[in-house]
Amino acid sequence: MSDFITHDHSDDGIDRRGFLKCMAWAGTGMLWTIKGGVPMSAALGRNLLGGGGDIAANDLFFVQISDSHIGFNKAANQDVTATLRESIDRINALPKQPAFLLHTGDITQLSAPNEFDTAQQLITSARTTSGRTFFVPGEHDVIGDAGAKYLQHYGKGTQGGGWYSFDHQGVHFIALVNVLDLKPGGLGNLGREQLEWLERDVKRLSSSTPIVVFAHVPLWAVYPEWGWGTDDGALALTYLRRFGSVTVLNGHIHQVVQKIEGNVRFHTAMSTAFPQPAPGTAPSPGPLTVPAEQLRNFLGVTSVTIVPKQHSLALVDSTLSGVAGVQAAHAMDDMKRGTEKRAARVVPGEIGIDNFSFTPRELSIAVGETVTWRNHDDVPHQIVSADKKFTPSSVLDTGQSYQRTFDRAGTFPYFCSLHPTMTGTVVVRG
Ligand SMILES: [Cu+2]
Repeated sequence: MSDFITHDHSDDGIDRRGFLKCMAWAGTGMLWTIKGGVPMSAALGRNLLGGGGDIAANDLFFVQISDSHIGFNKAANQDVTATLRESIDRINALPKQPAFLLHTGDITQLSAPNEFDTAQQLITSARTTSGRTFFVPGEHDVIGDAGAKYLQHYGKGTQGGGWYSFDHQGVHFIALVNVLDLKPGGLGNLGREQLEWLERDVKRLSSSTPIVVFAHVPLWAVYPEWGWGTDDGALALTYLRRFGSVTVLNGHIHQVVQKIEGNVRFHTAMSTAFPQPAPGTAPSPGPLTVPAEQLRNFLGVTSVTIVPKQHSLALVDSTLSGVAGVQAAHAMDDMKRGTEKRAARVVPGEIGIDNFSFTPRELSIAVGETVTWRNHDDVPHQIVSADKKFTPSSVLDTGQSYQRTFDRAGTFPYFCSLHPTMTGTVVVRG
């Protein structure tokens, strides 16, 4: 994690403690300015979203929301609809109306039609000067149908799997889709068709055009061990290298992490639904249950102000509670103690899904025997044959199982379509 630049207040290196402290700072509001390629930061004395701020009339101001997971109802947050509504209330109470919203995916939990409808109803209640929200899908929005339902809602005017670009006040916005066609063991993926489109899309632009890229999974390697990165993200960034100001906004990891590399600034947003552990601080990623009174310290939105002519840009992360970060950091320490690795439940002939892994990783059976996969995690998983030798399971929610009888000898690798770093093998003896 040593290459995560958050800001320069920390003299303790970026160990886990420092990292948490930085996250905490981000929660209270952090103003960044980029002038002549040199990022400068200053902590805000107040929460910009709650207390107003200095946004000039000609600045481009918009708000990023992410990971609303409508339909999620486990311990980490039993009312994600309420916290999305609160987030939108906060946006509607801003001293200046944003031009539009960006939603960086995982709008829904299971791609269910009613989840899309609920999300849409709430999000259209956000007041913006353009009346628009621009979306990209998360892996939860494309479950089971390669994004067909997502595209019904949000696909108008997009290319391929839903990618597109638009211009606003001299800034070029690029919406990328990196949650389709995930490969076993892999990370987020853009694919060749989209990369070629991207190369063409930016060709006509002058290098002084400010660029904002947004996608669900981080485009850079935040923590590949948990699948927090994009396989071909680096390739996408080569097309953007010549631009003086590039901002990359992502979601997926449900916490604020920033990095600056040359002229590219990376930033992930909080979720409006539930937090996730900091990279490497828990056995696995996934919804993190914090004390109820702390939850709103971990949920929030990101406001972005761009002064195009000056290449000056401010990102401010605001929690729903508006609470200062020290408390958030302490809560993180507290709940970390509560995330001991759960023992995997081993049942003969069964493959248990615990802590984002399959147990046993390799199961050996005789021809004609039946295998049962059972999900003990509080997030959904889906079993998919790596070489398409058997039909995928439906999405397995907590406690649900999938059975399959193997009539032929052979080796059958499989993975989870939602978390492709989860892999396993069934060996069928002849
Ligand atoms: Cu999974």
